[in-house]
Amino acid sequence: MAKPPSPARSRKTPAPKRASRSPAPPATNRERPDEPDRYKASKQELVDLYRQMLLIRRFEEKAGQLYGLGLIGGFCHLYIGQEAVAVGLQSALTVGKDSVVTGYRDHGHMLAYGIDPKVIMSELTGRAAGISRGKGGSMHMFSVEHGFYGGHGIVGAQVPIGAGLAFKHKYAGDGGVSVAYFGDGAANQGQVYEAFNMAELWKLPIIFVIENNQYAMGTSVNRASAEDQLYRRGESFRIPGLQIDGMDVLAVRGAAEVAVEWVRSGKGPILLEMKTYRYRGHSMSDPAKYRSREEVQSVREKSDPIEHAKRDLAEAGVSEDELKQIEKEVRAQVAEAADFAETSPEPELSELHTDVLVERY
Ligand SMILES: Cc1ncc(C[n+]2csc(CCOP(=O)(O)OP(=O)(O)O)c2C)c(N)n1
Ligand SMILES: [Mg+2]
Repeated sequence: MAKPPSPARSRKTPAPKRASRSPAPPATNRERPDEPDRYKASKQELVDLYRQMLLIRRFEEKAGQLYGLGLIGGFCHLYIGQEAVAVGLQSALTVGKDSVVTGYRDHGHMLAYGIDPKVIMSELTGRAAGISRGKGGSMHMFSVEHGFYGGHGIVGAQVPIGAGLAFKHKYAGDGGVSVAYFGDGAANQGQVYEAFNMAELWKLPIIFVIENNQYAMGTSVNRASAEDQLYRRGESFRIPGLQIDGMDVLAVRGAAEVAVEWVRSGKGPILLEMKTYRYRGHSMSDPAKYRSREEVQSVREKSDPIEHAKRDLAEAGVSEDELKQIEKEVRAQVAEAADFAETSPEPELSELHTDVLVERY
């Protein structure tokens, strides 16, 4: 039997002769984005960021309850633990000018974009008043009016769509930017890298945001990723990357400032890896046997984004009473959304076949 070549021999094998084409320009003098600082929020800004994160937390808790009661059907992926990412980033965008696209864990991003909790909750319960008329459910929500383009169930599929949205902004010259969120699991999808290539080649105004919540369903990022420092994933496309504490809303906002400035000024895409964590199962039907309760508890105790913001608020002089008042108002807002979503009518039977095809372009 022929012996396979030893590694030493194969290393000595001469490299194949290259065709005589002019070499590509060397990758020198690449400008790098500034290292972001924590955002210096005014007291009011901090209160607003806190309120938005709390709204997402309480909304998602309520969605979990309604799911348990059988009022929400199909899949339902909660954003609990990751609130600082969507809130910090989207607070730096302009609704109606910029575009956002994400995967199936989308309720938080919609709330952070100022979309009415009533229409989101009604979509979850399949009611006609829902944002997709009750026919999309948790994973398929859109609001073109807000520049929110979903809500996608196919892992990674939103990334090329985000590049398309960025192309549209560049083509129209409207000054808008696109933000495409995806997970640590999605970061191993081939189509992500096709989108990276085109985005850098065409200098598209897009912020790629990897929400690294440590798990893709039940697989940890270290088990599934050869390069688990995900902010480096754009390097071979010359896309600069930054790794950010995604449990600190001011760190996220600080990174958003740098990223928005970078892409709006025509420098092409940027990649942000947000280190974050989800407290609940992958979806409502996940028993989460791949990690210990202690692990989850320890993140809750040490790194919770809402508790983090509370400490900042205390430093800024916001009193316990003010925080209690915000909590009360947010709970009332969520209760109102849930009542509305439970009592408003389902779509008419005649709606069964509408909105399937777009008839005119
Ligand atoms: C193309 C494709 N493959 C597999 C799935 C099944 N699936 C749904 S979510 C998921 C894990 C994705 O994890 P990650 O990107 O880290 O996002 P997270 O759920 O943590 O937000 C998988 C494999 C799918 N929906 N689409
Ligand atoms: Mg993940």
